[in-house]
Amino acid sequence: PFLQAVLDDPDFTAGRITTSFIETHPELLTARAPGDRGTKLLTYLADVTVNQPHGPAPVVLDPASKLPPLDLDVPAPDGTRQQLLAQGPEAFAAALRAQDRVAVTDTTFRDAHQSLLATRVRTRDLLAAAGHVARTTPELWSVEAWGGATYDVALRFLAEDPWERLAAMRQAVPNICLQMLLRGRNTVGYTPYPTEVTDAFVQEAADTGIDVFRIFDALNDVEQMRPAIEAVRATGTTVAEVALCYTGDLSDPGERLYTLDYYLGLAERIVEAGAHVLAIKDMAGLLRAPAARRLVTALRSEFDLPVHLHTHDTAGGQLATLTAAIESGVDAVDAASAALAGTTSQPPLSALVSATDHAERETGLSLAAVNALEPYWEAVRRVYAPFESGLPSPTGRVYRHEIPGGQLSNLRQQAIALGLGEKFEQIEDTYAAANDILGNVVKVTPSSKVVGDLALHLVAVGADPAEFEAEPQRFDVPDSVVGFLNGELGDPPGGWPEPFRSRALEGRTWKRPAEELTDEQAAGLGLRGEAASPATRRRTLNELLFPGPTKDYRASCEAYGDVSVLPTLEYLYGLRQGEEHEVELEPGVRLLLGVQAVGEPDERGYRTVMCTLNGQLRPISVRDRS
Ligand code: BTN
Ligand code: 3PY
Ligand code: ZN
Repeated sequence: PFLQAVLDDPDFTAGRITTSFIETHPELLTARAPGDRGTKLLTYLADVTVNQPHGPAPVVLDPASKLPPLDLDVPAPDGTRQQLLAQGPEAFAAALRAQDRVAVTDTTFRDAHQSLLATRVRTRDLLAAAGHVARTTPELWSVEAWGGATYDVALRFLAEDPWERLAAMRQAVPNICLQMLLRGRNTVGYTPYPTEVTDAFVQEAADTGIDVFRIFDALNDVEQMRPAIEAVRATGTTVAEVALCYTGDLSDPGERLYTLDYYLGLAERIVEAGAHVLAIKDMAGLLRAPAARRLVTALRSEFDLPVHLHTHDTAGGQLATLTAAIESGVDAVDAASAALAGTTSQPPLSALVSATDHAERETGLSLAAVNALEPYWEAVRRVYAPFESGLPSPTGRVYRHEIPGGQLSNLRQQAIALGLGEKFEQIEDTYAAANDILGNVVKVTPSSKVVGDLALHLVAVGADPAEFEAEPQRFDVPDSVVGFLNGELGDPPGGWPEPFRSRALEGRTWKRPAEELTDEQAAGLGLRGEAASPATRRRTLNELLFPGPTKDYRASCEAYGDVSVLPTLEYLYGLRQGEEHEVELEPGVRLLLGVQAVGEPDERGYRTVMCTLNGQLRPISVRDRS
């Protein structure tokens, strides 16, 4: 019908067709497209309703009903973003170092759900609270809302374009710095990319809304971070926060590798490489209070940079660590809304605010404002129940196995998928053994994946770690481990484990990751020939970083249209029979969608789902895969 309308249009028939044809005939789109969009969305919803990919809905409550009333037409007050724009990154960092209050980063929008809910929280559920955060906690130093695993998961599982999330968050939070996690040369992926990719990625992220880049390398190799640091500095307007990844226990007299001297030496190279802010990234939650005191004190006395502490509360003791760090002068700390805090996530924001209120270094955040958003995030968490990590409580075992927060939850799910769910303690022990075999490495994405892959593999084939270490030639070795031992991720701080490494690599081939872009990729990034549009640059980055998931994302858009407009209950669990569900396609364009009845499967396994679209019956045929 749309094509027919175009063909029938007098301008078209008369040949008066230009690129602006659609722009001058908007009625064609608004009049016809919602029907088409509606049918596509119904096709998706009918499929989910029949196949229940995540089981039945755990709740029926719409989380948005838990948001406190607030006038979103009132502009958000100025915050750190305006300060950064006015002062530039150097002076902005110096002001952080000079202030008495402890600055706070809210990680609810990224690391918290990455660590508790497999990164599954969708853009619309983040956006629903973003305007509240901007207006009720404008004293935050930053909101961490992008990077890490969110990019991959958006394309792979959520049928969302990660760039659209960032742009929307920027609009919703115009006043607080937006922060992302950048994996050095691996950007938001798992293997290193050419420097041009880092440059293009950083520039695009800065243009789209990132103010603070937290840059780390999985082996604390500064050379692997240097291109990213330089790319951030080259923007001229954004902050390079460079992390030392913390592992081991620097207070332990038996610690030979990850000592205070090791961290100070690393920090010196980070400062020399051009960092604006120094971060301590304690991804597994191993930084104990006494060690935090020594590390923060030493870093602040040796260097002029502000120090920002990030930790995970896996063992349950990290509010003590934050308090010790604050008393030792740490300039900023990370926390998450209590409903998405604790265990593998960050310590709770409300506990942090209450622990520092009415004291010398109080955060300036309102405890009431922070508390007011907890019911919302709690309701969101219930909606995403199937993605819960399954870690019911804190665990002190992390001090032994050192599995990062984000991985601990994932590894449990991977173990269950491999039929090893009942052997999780053995996987933890084997992870520790795999770490020793690989040379006691820093474990954080992607090195943590290498150690995890080896551990799962050894348990799955029933191999004894000691035998594997002695004679790795006799065993299969996961690809990621072969890549790691070939130096794909850089050089580990403790050097290479020999003779294990040579033996393990004997006779095994490995394909070095591409060091050059193809002509097509370079053109897509605007590096050769004509400048590329933002849409082309973003599409090229998506394809370059995640070719498979990007293809799936496109296929989903083709088949179902933009499913990001669907409320999460419907998106994950389908339609409740007999109820009409309202979906807003865009401001002012609403659809009423429903399922009346689901038929019996035919001989090919297809069911007819009797749907309604704005009250009209629409039968949709769905293959029953359940
Ligand atoms: C998620 O995993 O987070 C969402 C999964 C949604 C799966 C749906 S079911 C309809 C459509 N057809 C598929 O094969 N997958 C999607
Ligand atoms: C990531 O790389 O996604 C992390 O969160 C590492 O801690
Ligand atoms: Zn983290």
